[in-house]
Amino acid sequence: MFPPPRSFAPALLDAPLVRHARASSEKFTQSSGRGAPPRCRKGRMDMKEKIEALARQFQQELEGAGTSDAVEKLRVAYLGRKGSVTQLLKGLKEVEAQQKKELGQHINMLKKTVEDKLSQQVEAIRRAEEQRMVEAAEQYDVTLPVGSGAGSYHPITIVQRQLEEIFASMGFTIEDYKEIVTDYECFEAVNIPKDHPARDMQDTYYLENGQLLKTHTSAAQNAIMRKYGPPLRAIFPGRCFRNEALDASHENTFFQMEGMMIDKDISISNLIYFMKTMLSQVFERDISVRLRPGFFPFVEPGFELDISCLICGGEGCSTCKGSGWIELCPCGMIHPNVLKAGGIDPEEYTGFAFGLGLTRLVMMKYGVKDIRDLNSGNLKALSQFTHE
Ligand code: FA5
Repeated sequence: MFPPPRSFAPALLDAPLVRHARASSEKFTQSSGRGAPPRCRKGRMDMKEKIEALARQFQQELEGAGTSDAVEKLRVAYLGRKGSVTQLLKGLKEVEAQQKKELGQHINMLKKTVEDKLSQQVEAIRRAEEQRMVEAAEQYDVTLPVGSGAGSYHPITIVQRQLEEIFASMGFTIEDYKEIVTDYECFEAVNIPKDHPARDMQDTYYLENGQLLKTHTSAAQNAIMRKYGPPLRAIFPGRCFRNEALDASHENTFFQMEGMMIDKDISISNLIYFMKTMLSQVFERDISVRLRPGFFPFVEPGFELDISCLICGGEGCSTCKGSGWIELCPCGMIHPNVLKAGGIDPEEYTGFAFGLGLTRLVMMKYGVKDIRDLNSGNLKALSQFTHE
């Protein structure tokens, strides 16, 4: 932009430092502080000499500025409000009018050079720092095979998927359902009207809006009947919530898997067949089962299906509360009122339903003594289970 100055500062800045340092020491005593303008040994130095001297001094000091902090100090010393270059610019007002333009150009060129050199220095320091970090960083061989530290499925997920495969192979669809449901879905639609004593069996978490956390997977029965109509075969696994007193076999958050089959002429024999098939495939060995009457308002007749406790072999332990049996899968023939609520004619269709305690099944399958271990988040314990 400006005509190149004769023998001026920016040109000096590009010349070898040593020569300028020596040259400057012949003319000046060095300034006491960083960026302070050089003083003349004899008498007053003229403006051009000052600019040249300042350029040499800057170059010298820049060479020694090896950190971003040092560069920043230098910037303040030269370009700050009280910096040397700024002072030179301010001094222009005392210069005679004919010299002002040329000297102004030279000072501005010095200023520009100082700015550029400072930015280059900052960039060089940043690159050097980056390089140091790259060299110091741990080196990885990306061609090595991946380690075996991959995660594993939660045992409940593993067993749930196994059950889904078993039931899908028998023509059941797999349904997903909400965890927050209405009072109607959870209770009234399954023949548990308000104030029915059966509500006391499931200590429920109610929400402020009147909805509740699903206490059992039966809460989806009505919606699934309405979705498909008869004939239907469906399973619907899900997480359930109850305000339980916790012990080795009771959690406040646990999984169930509900199943329903509705068609013409479905009987208890069908129910027993599907329960036996499911259990023999999950456990892959003989286990003792007992079926006893059980009351649930949504089935008639209703049964409790228990299996012999596989933790103690039926001897009695804390998991089975000393009884030798685990309540696993209550079931029964769907009550006519429930079919009606689902839009199905009980004169024409019958069906069975079961509510498998999925978390308890996992405990029995893998020999987990305490149900709380399954919700503990203890990776050491949980990662032992692998998908077969
Ligand atoms: C029910 O929840 C019924 N809805 C099941 C049902 C469905 C019956 C369809 C008939 C027809 P119950 O409250 O017994 O029933 O729970 C079923 C199973 O869930 C129990 O046998 C048990 O294995 C499991 N279970 C219940 N409460 C808990 C709990 N707090 N912690 C862990 N598992 C539980």
